[in-house]
Amino acid sequence: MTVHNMRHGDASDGGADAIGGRLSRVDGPAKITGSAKYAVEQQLEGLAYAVLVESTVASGKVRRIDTAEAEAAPGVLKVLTPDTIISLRTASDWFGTPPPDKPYCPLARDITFSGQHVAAVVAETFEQAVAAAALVKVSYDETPSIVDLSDSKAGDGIPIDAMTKEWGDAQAAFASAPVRICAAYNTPREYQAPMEPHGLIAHWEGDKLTVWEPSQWLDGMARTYAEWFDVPFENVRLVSPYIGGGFGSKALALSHGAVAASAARMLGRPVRLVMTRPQTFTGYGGRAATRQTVTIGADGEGIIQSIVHRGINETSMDGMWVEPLGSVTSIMYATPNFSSKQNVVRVNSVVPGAMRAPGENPSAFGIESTIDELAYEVGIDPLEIRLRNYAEQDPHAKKAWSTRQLREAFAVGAERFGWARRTPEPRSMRDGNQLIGWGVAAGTYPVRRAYGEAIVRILADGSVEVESSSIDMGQGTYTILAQTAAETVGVPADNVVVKLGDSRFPRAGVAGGSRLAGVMTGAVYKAATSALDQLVGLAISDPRSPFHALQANTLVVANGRISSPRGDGPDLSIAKLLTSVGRDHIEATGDTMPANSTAQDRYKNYTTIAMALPHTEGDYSRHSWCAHFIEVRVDEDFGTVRVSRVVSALDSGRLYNPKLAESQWKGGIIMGIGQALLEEGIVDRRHGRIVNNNLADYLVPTNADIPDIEVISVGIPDLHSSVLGGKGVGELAIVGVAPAIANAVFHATGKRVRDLPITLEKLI
Ligand code: MCN
Ligand code: MOS
Repeated sequence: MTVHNMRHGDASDGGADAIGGRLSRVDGPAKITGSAKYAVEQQLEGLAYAVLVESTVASGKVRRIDTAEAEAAPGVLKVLTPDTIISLRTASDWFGTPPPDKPYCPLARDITFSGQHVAAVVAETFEQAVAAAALVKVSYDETPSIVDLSDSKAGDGIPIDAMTKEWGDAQAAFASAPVRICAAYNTPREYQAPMEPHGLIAHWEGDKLTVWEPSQWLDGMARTYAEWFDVPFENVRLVSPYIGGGFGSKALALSHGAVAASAARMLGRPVRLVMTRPQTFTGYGGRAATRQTVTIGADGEGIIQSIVHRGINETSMDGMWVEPLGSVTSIMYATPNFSSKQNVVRVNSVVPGAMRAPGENPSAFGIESTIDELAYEVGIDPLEIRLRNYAEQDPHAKKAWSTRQLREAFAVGAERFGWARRTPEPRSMRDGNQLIGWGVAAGTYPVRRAYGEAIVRILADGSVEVESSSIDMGQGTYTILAQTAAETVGVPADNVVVKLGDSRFPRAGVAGGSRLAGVMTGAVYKAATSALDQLVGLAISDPRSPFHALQANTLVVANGRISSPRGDGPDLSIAKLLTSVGRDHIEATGDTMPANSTAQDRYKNYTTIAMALPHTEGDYSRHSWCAHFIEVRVDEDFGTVRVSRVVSALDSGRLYNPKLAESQWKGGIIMGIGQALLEEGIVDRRHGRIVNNNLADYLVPTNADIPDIEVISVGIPDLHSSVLGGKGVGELAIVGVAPAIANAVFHATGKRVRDLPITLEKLI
């Protein structure tokens, strides 16, 4: 097999500034020196502080809220309860489903989970609000709750027919298959745990609302606030220039935001509300706990005949979250017969939410573990069995892949890792009392093509300004948009200022589903191209231009200077040219919308998630792909697992900035190591509370847990996926890490752990 494009993405001519160059994060210095102002760091005149009071039971009704003592406490401005807070209207969901015309109260009387907001205290200072919140006395009529999926009252749940995927006759093919594997896999509740907790400052001026809030989706959140308060969409401004991580948790306006904005409206003062770290475990949903059974029927050569998959995820009592568990199962391997179905089970929890690669992540844990089990059953190398069952086209959509460099990923990864030196038997590799295991697993994430707009301005001093209401939560948007504008216009990246995170800028859809980079580089490329066309057009045709006499067809802009491609005639800075033609700037917009989109289309496309084009639209099925090769060392006596080596080869198409993409991939792999070995929300069965609701008890990896990670790009430009040929990066790399580790643990120990996390008591 030939391996090519291993280093695709190096900008051969434009250096670090060009698209594909390794430019360091342009927002890095501001973040490191502390000059980057986060949402709740805004200093506003008259700022008041709100603190939430949360339910201590998982199910029942609030009998009484005694606020007398809190109201009398020093500095208290208002105690909000369901009886005293202003009434709001129900907002659309994130698919834009028209909301029922009924009131919405962000403080609950009917309790459906522990940690639900039942009251809030607003005071002159934060300390006064904290002290007074402790004085609010809430009594409940508690009713029995279903704390999690293992509760005997939980049942089989509600079938989600839209998730069913079937072809052939999977049951019959399984029954007659010579080799049959059937196993059940569980993943626990997991939490995004961004460094910056959720919070906001809400400020009303008349019926105009400004919200400083970390946000993955300014336009979607602005719509929700506008609908809650029944004001025009244009009246709400969301500001979010810097975000300390989101991982899916900051895409929606949440009930604490409604509380703060209501308080601000009622008091006529700006109000700041910040969640405590424990509140971040129940104020919004993390990844839902899941259960899957995967059965594979195969022949003696390991060729798959049938896959039958059943999945369950938890959702809340009154909200719906579907974690698409069949998403990887249905596309990773070729199979003539397939069946996948999914149910959701209602439990007394906050509604779960999006967390890095929702669906694909737990889905891959199921199928990528099962195929490993099959490999041992038939005695075939786990890498070889994946190649034997390689899907040459999308088995579900029955369409060609736009690009799928997964074979290349397996080959390059195996080579760098040294897979050929692996001895197949479990427990056959050791170093003293450490059992060594090598595991492999693949991952994938769909390409979501959506919408975004940008303005590109060439200013009088020759610098370039980019504006968009998209965001950067650490993934690198500022930097890749600076590179896109720099290369397209022809100026150094230093001369580009990118402004993001303000809903007054041209609109953008959600920074979720690993779509933003493809969308926004496309919009900026288009805007910058038309700004450049205007600049060159002026230089050629304006009688005042020094180039006018040349009668040229075109001119070249590079490194901030404009000249004739033939080398004759003048060579001017952009600034000089603009002065000579009497212009103080040139401005153009660009977007990724279909031509002839109406204003209504635009509103819908930027404020609803469902408007992304399906990844199987047209003739192709579009996905990113990856292969992880992981070494673990398991202490034979203590059962402790250490990940000692990771080599991953990934296909995200063309990379806009390999330095940042590599960092994204490593971040995803680190999160996958946490998921495999450490992360688990533990529920107190008495009142349904999350016991380990802080970063001391909810374990995430530290530096000491993370070995050297080698990531290798095997992508090639994919113009079916985006304007500039990139596919998604942000979510891809977490997918497949946990099964690669579980497979490595099996190779090391001979024990198959099907419940995450793989903690030592499961191994000894
Ligand atoms: N990139 C690239 N080449 C490509 C695609 C992307 O170089 N072909 C790089 C760019 O630096 C780009 C980044 O990868 O900014 C992510 O691009 P993309 O995959 O399009 O993802 P989004 O910009 O839509 O970011 C969201 C994605 C998601 S959905 C989660 S969850 C996640 C993630 O990004 N949360 C993150 N990465 C995160 N990184 C940080 N630091 N913090 C989070 O909360
Ligand atoms: Mo990412 S979980 O889609 O924000």
